[in-house]
Amino acid sequence: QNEQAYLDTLQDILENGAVKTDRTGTGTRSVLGRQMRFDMAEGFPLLTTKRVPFKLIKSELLWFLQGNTNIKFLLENNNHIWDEWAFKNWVESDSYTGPDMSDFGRRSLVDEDFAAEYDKQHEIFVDKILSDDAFAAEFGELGDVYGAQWRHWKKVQGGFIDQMADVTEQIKTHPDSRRLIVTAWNPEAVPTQALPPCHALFQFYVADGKISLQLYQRSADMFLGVPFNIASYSLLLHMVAAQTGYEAGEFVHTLGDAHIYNNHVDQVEEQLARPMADLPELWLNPDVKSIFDYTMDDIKIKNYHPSKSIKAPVAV
Ligand code: UFP
Repeated sequence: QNEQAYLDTLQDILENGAVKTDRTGTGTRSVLGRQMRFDMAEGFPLLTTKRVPFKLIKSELLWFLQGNTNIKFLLENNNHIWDEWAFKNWVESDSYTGPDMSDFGRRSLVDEDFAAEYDKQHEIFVDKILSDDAFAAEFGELGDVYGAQWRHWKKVQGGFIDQMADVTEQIKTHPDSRRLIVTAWNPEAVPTQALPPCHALFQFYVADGKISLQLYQRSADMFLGVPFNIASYSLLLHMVAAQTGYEAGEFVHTLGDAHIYNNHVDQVEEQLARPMADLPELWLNPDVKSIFDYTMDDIKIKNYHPSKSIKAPVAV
């Protein structure tokens, strides 16, 4: 089944990956250029060899589709995957008066006392975003992230491009088009972005009554990031399929630098030793009439019976 493509890529990197240093100082095993295919007819590709938290994937994708770039919506949905980027802006600003938080990502991995202090400041930060609108507007804002590029790409001449609205319209009117592309990669923005887009560009393709999606992901943390990315783009494919009247075909996941961090190797081996279960099913509320109108309750995963989750440190 589909999950095997992911497990095979992990195995491939363990066996063939070059030892490669990286920006985070963690070290990786890495290969260039791999592709995994997920046929939606086989079930929804939420991994079963470890639990993947679908709720986080759902709220993050809805956040992108809203064109929202403020973490407040994520926090309201108990989603903390983007916190660090906003937290960094706060602790580096003049408004921050607490203990020194420089290099908090690395220090909290190696220093327990610091980790406790970081947790405390992080909690204060989250509470302030949720309770203080002015604070949220100033420090919850991430600016140049996916929501901005997908829904309001800034034009040089002024004004904006809504790539998601345009592409869904093009799919309806010109399904044969070979230009059904949404790009998040903006070379003008890269030098000032804390995290330049990992999922850089995607393309839709319609044939035989089915719509498929291929993503080019420039950099792929195979253990922690990729299981999210697979589910997120597969969900997007289903939503676009539902709104354009096609059946969901394949999600084709093309990887640039595909890597396993050195401190994820034990976890990867544990996962590879586990059996796969049947993939779950996705339910989308059929009454929703636009790609932009889905809410958390309109999207559900059914019959998901994964092995338990596997913890691993995030490289920052
Ligand atoms: N990463 C992913 N998927 C994502 C995301 C990040 O795998 O959706 F946002 C990983 C890839 C890499 C790191 O390990 O995060 C980004 O670092 P860099 O910009 O140096 O490639």
